[in-house]
Amino acid sequence: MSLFAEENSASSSKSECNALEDPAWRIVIVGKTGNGKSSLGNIILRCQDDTFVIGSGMNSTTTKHSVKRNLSENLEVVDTPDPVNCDMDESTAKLEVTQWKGCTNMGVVVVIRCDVRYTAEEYAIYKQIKEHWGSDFCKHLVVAFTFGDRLEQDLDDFGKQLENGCPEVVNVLRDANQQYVVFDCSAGKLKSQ
Ligand SMILES: Nc1nc2c(ncn2[C@@H]2O[C@H](COP(=O)(O)OP(=O)(O)OP(=O)(O)O)[C@@H](O)[C@H]2O)c(=O)[nH]1
Ligand SMILES: [Mg+2]
Repeated sequence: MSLFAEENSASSSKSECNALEDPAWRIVIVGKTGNGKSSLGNIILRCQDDTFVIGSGMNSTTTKHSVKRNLSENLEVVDTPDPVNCDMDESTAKLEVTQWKGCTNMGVVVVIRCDVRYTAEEYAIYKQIKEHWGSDFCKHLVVAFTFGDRLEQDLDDFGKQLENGCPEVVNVLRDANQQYVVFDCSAGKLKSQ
């Protein structure tokens, strides 16, 4: 049995399909385009062959959500598009976000870059996803700050900066009950670990 599987994969064996029915957790990764959602998804899955496609150009790379599973850890990760930068109208965005949910334990990870300003546009994307998701969005919400390799201060100072930071980030952190993690998801990071 392979370690990774795609939901509804036609080539899954019976034992894989059984495992696919009931993951312990579904982790849904959301946020603005280019922030490192797909890169983080690969790291969470511990997948070295870029299971989620990572982008390098100016356009959004992930334009539809995709679900991958680490069978050995019984963990499912959903990589998602940025609905605003993928030019989805309101009803398409709502339908897309609705499809990210599953019927198992769910955690939502909102990905924010720690090395650039948090903009009003990015906050609007967050609020749109939150609204379309519904009332349980914040239940298991965690902030993942990516580009940690570009952080110019230590983690304590970064934490203090967040406390007194821009009000929009303060709001997101409040939604997440102050739970955040700083990641270095730079290319090749997983291979070097
Ligand atoms: N230095 C550095 N680069 C990163 C990090 N995370 C992601 N990147 C790079 O940022 C670029 C975009 O990463 P993706 O994972 O494709 O971003 P995304 O959020 O999935 O983007 P879309 O699919 O377009 O929404 C790629 O070149 C990654 O290698 C990080 O922590 N540090
Ligand atoms: Mg992506």
